[in-house]
Amino acid sequence: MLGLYYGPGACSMASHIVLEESGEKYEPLRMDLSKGEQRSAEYLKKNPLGRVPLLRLDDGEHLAENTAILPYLGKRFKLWPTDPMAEAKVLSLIGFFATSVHPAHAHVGRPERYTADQSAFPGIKEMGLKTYHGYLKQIDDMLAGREWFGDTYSVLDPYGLVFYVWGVRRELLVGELKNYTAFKDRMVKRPATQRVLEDEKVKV
Ligand SMILES: N[C@@H](CCC(=O)N[C@@H](CS)C(=O)NCC(=O)O)C(=O)O
Repeated sequence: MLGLYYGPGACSMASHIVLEESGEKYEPLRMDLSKGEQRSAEYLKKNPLGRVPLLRLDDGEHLAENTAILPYLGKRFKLWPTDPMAEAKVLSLIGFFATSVHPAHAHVGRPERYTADQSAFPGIKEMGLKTYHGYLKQIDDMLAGREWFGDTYSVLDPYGLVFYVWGVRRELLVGELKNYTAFKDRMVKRPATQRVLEDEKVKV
């Protein structure tokens, strides 16, 4: 059976929703990131990166990083395209989310990762928020005339929802992003999303 180490409201919410969508039995393994459980010796043995999500595979091995976990789950649960070009497009967007959008947000929440100079934190946070907001606007453009990020519902969609949720948390005017907001409304109508939002106590 699969197991998912996740933190409420964290990027692990994407894999959490995918697992709920799958209908397969899995073990939800909740972590309290605010207490630093991700840095405990026991957890670091499983994931030396000290982050969530972490997927425990059927044979007990562990898989880290959204860029690996989401394709793995997508292929297992048929939430992944079979056409090579469509697959390349999904990978392109997963790369954008993981390497541009997510790190922009980390500048807001974790400025200590980017400088040892505490007096520089406000500037890093401010620029991070501006950059993050710019990415949300780009995502809004990508969703114009589309129901989902790909041709059909896929693992990209729960991942895309995470960044909308974080925009709400940072009090950005995400409601002005019409396509992204309509997408969010479609996502929250899905029972699997509702169960995860309820479990993680996430407001969107
Ligand atoms: N590149 C990783 C980033 C994972 C990551 O930063 N996870 C955050 C939650 S969104 C985390 O575990 N934070 C805890 C910490 O940094 O101590 C991925 O995409 O899986």
